[in-house]
Amino acid sequence: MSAENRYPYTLYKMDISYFSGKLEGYLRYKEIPYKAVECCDDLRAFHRVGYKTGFQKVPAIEMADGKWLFDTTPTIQWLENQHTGQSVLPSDPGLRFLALLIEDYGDEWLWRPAMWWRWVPKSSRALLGRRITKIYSKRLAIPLGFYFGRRQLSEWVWRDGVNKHNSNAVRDMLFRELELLEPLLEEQPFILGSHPSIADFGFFGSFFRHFGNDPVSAEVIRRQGPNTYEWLARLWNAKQSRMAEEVNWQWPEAEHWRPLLKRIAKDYLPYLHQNAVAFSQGKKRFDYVGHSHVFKQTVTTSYRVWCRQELQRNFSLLNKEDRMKVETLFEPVGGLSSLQESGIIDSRMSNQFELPVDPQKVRQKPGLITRYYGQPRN
Ligand SMILES: N[C@@H](CCC(=O)N[C@@H](CS)C(=O)NCC(=O)O)C(=O)O
Repeated sequence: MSAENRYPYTLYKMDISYFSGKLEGYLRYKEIPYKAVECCDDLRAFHRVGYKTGFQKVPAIEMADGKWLFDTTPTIQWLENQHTGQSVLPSDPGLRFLALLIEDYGDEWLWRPAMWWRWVPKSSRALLGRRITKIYSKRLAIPLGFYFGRRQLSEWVWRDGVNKHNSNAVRDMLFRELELLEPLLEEQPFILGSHPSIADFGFFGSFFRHFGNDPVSAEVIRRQGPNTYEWLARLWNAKQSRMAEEVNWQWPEAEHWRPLLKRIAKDYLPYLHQNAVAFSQGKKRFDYVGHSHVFKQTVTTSYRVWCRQELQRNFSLLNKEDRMKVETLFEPVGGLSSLQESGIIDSRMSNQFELPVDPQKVRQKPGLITRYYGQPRN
């Protein structure tokens, strides 16, 4: 039997990457067999991802038929349709929407504090910079790592709306999440109840491969978030075949959910809205003003315009009753109006995320600068 037949999926990933952790956690839970390629040790493999999918980002999956999956959000949805068993999408439509909303919040809003904890503390920057630059040269990992760490710090923190006035507030975004996760995970094994859902995997990116891994934040979690630390191992080792058949999902209405719902209503959804407006005006940067934070001259991302469109699309699929249930949940914390403000703003990216991707039809291949300097965010 050839390797391709034994492994219908080849996962291109990095062991320190936010989104690789999210997808690998999902594959392990669903017991979907895959062969892993560690791109941190293999520059050619990393370039192959860019060449085949058009986006030089991990994770990505090469399938036995030569087609590719990339971007964790549509990838997991595509895999959910192929691999039955315990679904990570709750069957109740309202809860399913909430799970997808929490996934998106985890993916995108927690990226900024994850960047802060990885690149601001010097010891973390030195270690992670060195780990990543091994991809270019093992011999020069120390000087290249130093340069790379500085570059990440500038690109992802100081040049993305963080400054000396709000730096501590960005650092403390981690503590705000622990205020929810600690009481929640004391009571139940997973974020929405008895089984892992897409909301768990949304939180897993930042928590498993960044907060729970990077030297400074990992110690913070061990001390201040023991239930969260335990959940990281629980989710990494969860197997659907070992779970009870009966699923017990919890509607997120307990008191400890309130601050998170409020952050979604008053910080994250207004951020997605302001980012989309800036995109429609052709601005490369904009001043974000939300309830808890101000990020001056933060980078406009087309990808997050697409995220917002997806949330709007998923919300529009709900019937009146389910919509009401979701709206009622958010009403006391500011409502969901930011999700609809200014209507649908088109990212013009939707067709790029139609999976699976046929590499022969991918037109934009990453150029030399992208290959060696990095891909604009998505
Ligand atoms: N939205 C994408 C994001 C993927 C992503 O940002 N991957 C990062 C690692 S976590 C990456 O490959 N970065 C490489 C670079 O920026 O050059 C997903 O969900 O998969």
